[in-house]
Amino acid sequence: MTAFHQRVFSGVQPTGNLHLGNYLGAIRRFVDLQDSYECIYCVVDMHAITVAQDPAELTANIREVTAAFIACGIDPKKHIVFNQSQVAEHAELAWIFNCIARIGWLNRMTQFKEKAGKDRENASVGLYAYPTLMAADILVYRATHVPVGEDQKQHLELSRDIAQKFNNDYAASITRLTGSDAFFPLPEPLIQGPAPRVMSLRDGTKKMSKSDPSDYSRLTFADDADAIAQKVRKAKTDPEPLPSEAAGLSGRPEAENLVTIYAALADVPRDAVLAQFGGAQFSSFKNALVDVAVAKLGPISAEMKKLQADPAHIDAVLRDGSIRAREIARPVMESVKDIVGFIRG
Ligand code: AQP
Repeated sequence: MTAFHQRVFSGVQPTGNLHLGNYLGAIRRFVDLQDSYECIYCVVDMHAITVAQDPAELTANIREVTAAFIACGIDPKKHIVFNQSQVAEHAELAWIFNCIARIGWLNRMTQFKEKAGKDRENASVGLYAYPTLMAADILVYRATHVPVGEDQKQHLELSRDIAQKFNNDYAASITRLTGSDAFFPLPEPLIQGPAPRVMSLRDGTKKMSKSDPSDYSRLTFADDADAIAQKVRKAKTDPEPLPSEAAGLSGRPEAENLVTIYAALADVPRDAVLAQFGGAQFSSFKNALVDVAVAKLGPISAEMKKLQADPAHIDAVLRDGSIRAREIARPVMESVKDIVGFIRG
């Protein structure tokens, strides 16, 4: 079996309202993985335009996500930070994967169903093909590990199916040209972590999301201490006091969500939170949650503001990252063309 160089790839869409779910489910994991892997972190701007975007806002949002990466602790010198559209190989490989993936596979994707809603006929072709571009994002670097929130699990499985089918369909060509039995690794999702699925503050059964019409459903990096306090105090709860053991959270999605958020932000096990606050009313627990959220998110927001005040610096980081990303992507794409049988100049 072919051994692949261990490499992490992941991305975040620059679609505004970067929130606590993006931080706890993804970006904080990105930071932790830097010590053990070579990491490539991408602002996936081509994914963003699968739904309509205002061009000036898109530009600002690309810089916002880049600033968040850096402010959270990603080191763009040791690792790679860039925006997807600067590396054309993503789109090139995505086309090949459009010809590998089956329509039946894409029809099963729940994110498309949710985002297209009832007006499916009017959704963009890009929104439908989103997962094949995501597979290309990962595999153009032959990345082996992909940290994502739980909502992306199905897309990751599709990426594995695409890698496997490419390896099978072109097995003879791969062996002839590379001497190996597989060209693409089957990328492993890394979904562990204290909060792989952060839920809306207004409804504990819905995930916290950028596109929720209520700003009270999420904590964002743009929130100051007052906004955080207001949103946490308004967060939906139930009339019971907090339980002292995890079993007592079952059937109480809002309580479970707030406890999970607290534990993740304070970096303590959930059981320790329940041992501390068991029997307490939500009002006092919410005060403690505001304190920990402000302490954690405040310095990140401040650093993001500083970085965003110098867009030329952010653009230079992205340019440098794109050049280095391209150095990895180009030879992979050239091999793919050879494997498929294209003639290269
Ligand atoms: N609620 C969440 N809990 C944990 N992780 C989450 N992620 C998103 N929401 C949560 C993770 O954040 C990473 C970047 O997400 P994205 O920007 O690429 O796409 P998304 O999942 O579409 O983000 P949203 O906020 O949910 O946007 P909308 O409202 O458009 O659907 C991913 O790793 C994702 O898992």
